Amino acid sequence: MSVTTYSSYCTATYRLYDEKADFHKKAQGIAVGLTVGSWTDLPEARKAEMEKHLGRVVAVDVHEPAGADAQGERYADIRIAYPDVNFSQDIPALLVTVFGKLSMDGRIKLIDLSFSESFLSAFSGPRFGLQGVRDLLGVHDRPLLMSIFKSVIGHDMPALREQFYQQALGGVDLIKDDEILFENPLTPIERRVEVCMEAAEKARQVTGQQLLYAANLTGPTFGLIDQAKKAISAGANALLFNVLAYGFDALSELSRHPDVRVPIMAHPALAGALYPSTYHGIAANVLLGKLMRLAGADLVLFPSPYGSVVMPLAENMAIKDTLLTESAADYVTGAEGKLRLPTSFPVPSAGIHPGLVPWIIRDFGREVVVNAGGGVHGHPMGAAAGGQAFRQAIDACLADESLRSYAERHPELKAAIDAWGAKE
Ligand code: 1AE
Repeated sequence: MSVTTYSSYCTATYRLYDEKADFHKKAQGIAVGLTVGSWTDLPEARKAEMEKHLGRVVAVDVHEPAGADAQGERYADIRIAYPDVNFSQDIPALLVTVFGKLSMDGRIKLIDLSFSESFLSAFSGPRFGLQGVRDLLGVHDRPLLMSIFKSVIGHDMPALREQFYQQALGGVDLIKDDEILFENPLTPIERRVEVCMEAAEKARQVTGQQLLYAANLTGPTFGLIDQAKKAISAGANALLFNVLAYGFDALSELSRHPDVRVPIMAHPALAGALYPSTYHGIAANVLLGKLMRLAGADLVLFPSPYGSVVMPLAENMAIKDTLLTESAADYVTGAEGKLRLPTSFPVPSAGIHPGLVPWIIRDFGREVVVNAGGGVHGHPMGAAAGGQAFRQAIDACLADESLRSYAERHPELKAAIDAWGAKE
């Protein structure tokens, strides 16, 4: 049956490993088991009533180890369509339907999701998106640069102010809190925002550059909206959010809330418990791509293929494509045309230093945020020079000049390359 038949269904694709299972039977078991429960035992009249609730097997693509691939494992990609009528229009309901109990049932991984027009229409995605973030900053012609507060726990407000100011002087476009900075007596969010925004203004007078500061939104779930309002009243112009610790629905509520009119940056903390296994969990491009964008993340952080915490390049590119695609075909079951959701900024992160910028731009192009903590603060000439070295690396790439050659005229970049090297 053609996928276009399923316009009022959301579809899930799974990769299921098994040495001898009948995958067609297994697929049928999933389609029935996760929807009407049992089918063959139902009387005919009841079957007619339940028809609209029944899951459908869309495709079963079996990979048998054979020939040159004889050492490989036996698996199948199974695609099931779930009727919209079975679940409410929110991400928790969708995830529990398509991968609730099933996530614990053998070697099975959720590798793709596709939404019906109707389900998708309940979401508006990122409020600002990539374009909105660029508009706020007034930067349209180059990759953005973000730095991350480091050494935040146990530091008081003057120490944070100075750390912020030094980062801002380096010419970064965004500064984010460390994700492990929670409410604490030394640097409570309202005061922290006031102090950092003052430092941002002071730096703007030197650099002439606008800056977004993403303050970490933390605390009990039911207090998040109030906490966000507090931060915004104090001047916060962006928020950082540990999405997976709270759930996608918390992001969805925040991003659509009328009083939370600032970009939201999604941190991937906990993602490693969910995507890296071949056999279990949720694929990175679904977890950190599709669901983040659907729930409204304006910027999404994830490990890069180059730094200290790594994700394979293919998975990185799948996330990038998912966040940046304009095509409805990737998101909507059987649809073509343009996707209504704004795009989200990809932010490959962790262990990034200026010498990696050519690789980031090679793989991501200009629509990327170059993001670093240690690579800014650990610069031999200080954090301001750290930011400058990154900006110089970006400028070198856009001018199509090698970093080493550019560094001959730029001492900050030279010091960074001397410290960390340059992969060219
Ligand atoms: C994948 C998240 C990266 C992150 O949050 C972080 O703090 C990175 O810091 P550095 O750049 O590795 O020091």
